[in-house]
Amino acid sequence: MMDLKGQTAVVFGLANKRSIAWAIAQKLSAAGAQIGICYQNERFRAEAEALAGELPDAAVFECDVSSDEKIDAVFAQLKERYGKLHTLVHSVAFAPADELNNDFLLTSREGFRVAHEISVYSLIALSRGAAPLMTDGGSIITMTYYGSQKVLPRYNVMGVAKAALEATVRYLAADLGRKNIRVNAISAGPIKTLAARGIGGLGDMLKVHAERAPLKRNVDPAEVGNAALFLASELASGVTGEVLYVDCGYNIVAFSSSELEHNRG
Ligand code: NAD
Ligand code: 0WE
Repeated sequence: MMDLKGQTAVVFGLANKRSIAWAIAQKLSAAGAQIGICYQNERFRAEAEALAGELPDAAVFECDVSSDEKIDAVFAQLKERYGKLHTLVHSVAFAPADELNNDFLLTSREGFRVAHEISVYSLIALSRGAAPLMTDGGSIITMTYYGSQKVLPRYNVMGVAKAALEATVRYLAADLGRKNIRVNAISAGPIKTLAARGIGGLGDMLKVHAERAPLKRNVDPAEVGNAALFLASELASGVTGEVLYVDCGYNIVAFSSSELEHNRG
């Protein structure tokens, strides 16, 4: 059932080997899917090409998702190369650094716009590009974070954007269901990637996560890849509009026993 032979999956948001997009691409490839890797710009080309070289018959495509023309161009290339698509992975987010360093109250009009354009609107635009190629039905998967539901320091406008992303998943699922295209999000626990590096206190967050989460550890990117493989496969044929937590159970806990003095020892 996890066999994706004869299927094509395109993955947006691969920056380097630590990218969640790479963990997903590896799992989809291992299940037999042919992989297209889309990278943002020139800066990421060499890395994308090197990683694509590790997968059988993977190809790379450049696409900055802030441009409608570049999105149109990449889907024209994907149509030419593959004819049809089965899975689209959206693993893209960006907010200007100032927005993640200042108080949320100081969120600028431009920072809000950019965060939502790159992190949310792009899912709509990419889905619109992919849907006509998903003639056998399909699976669209995006990446979200718990900061959409609960406040944490510095996630700021990205939390608001992830809330909008999760709502976007539901609206896209409603529109695309009639074409048997499913749309879901994976909410991953914190992982040390390029987008998480340089965030002050990430080390502390990983530590608290491992203490508080029921599984008492951090998330392995390969586990996110496995969840994406499930959502891409027929095993998830009845699942759409959903947010699937891959966070070692962190989101279900209010207090962990180790945090309460009464339960120590
Ligand atoms: P990453 O830096 O490896 O990936 C982010 C990607 O977004 C990069 O490849 C970057 O090139 C791409 N991107 C940014 N602006 C773009 C643009 N204009 N056009 C095209 N691509 C653009 O980091 P990651 O942690 O793998 O992030 C992937 C996704 O996972 C993001 O949506 C992020 O919010 C989400 N996520 C990350 C974590 C975490 O802790 N790392 C947890 C939950 C969810
Ligand atoms: O979604 C994310 C990170 C997204 C992100 C990261 C950056 C860093 C570099 C978006 N835009 C930028 N802009 C930059 O200039 N995560 C879930 C990882 C993450 O980011 C945080 C976190 C966690 C976890 C920011 C603050 C607090 C926690």
